[in-house]
Amino acid sequence: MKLKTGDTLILATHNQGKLEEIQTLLSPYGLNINSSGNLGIEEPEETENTFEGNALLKAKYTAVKTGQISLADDSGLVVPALDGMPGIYSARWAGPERNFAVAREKVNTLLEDKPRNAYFLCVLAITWPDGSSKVFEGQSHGEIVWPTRGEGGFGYDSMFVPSGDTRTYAQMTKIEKAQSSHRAKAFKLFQETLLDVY
Ligand code: ITT
Repeated sequence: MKLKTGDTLILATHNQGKLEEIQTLLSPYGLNINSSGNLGIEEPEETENTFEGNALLKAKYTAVKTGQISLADDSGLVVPALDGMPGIYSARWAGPERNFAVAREKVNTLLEDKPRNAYFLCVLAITWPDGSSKVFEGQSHGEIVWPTRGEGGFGYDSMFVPSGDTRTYAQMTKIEKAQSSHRAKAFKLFQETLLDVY
């Protein structure tokens, strides 16, 4: 069940920020990459109540629609002082317009003077056309800061400083973010299990 050079992999995402990060992580492996967004495949409703459940739901949906190996990412910002919110609702807090300025403001306002530790979590799910699947998880722990800093990244990046750094993820290049990010950690497990060169 390894992936090999020339295999087609469909990234089951409509999120441009995620897509670019995953494309960068996959770039050394000679895979033939496309995305559900690019193929005009609509997003399934995320009806599960865990990151893993929603990642599998998206990967399976896209594998059925395309008949190809599909990789999905379900991720979000978990804030313990907010009972784990926004968590699996991280995209939904930005509303149908996907306005992340609103979502970031909401996190900051609800936090008031509560502890600002938080973490990003990413579950990658891969599904083969026969329906078999695997999942990989990564976390990145750090702190919520306000006001936001930086123009790079996406989503909640500009309000999150990973442990051991002073910059938000939005103040880093993609390569720098990948040194500690939840997505890069999940990807490392994915790569060690499914790709031969690492
Ligand atoms: P797809 O389901 O189409 O992949 P989505 O944006 O709906 O896109 P999710 O349901 O997994 O994806 O929502 C995760 C949200 O969490 C995402 O929209 C971001 O706002 C946020 N998020 C995830 N990873 C992030 C990261 O590395 N940096 C900043 N925000 C992140």
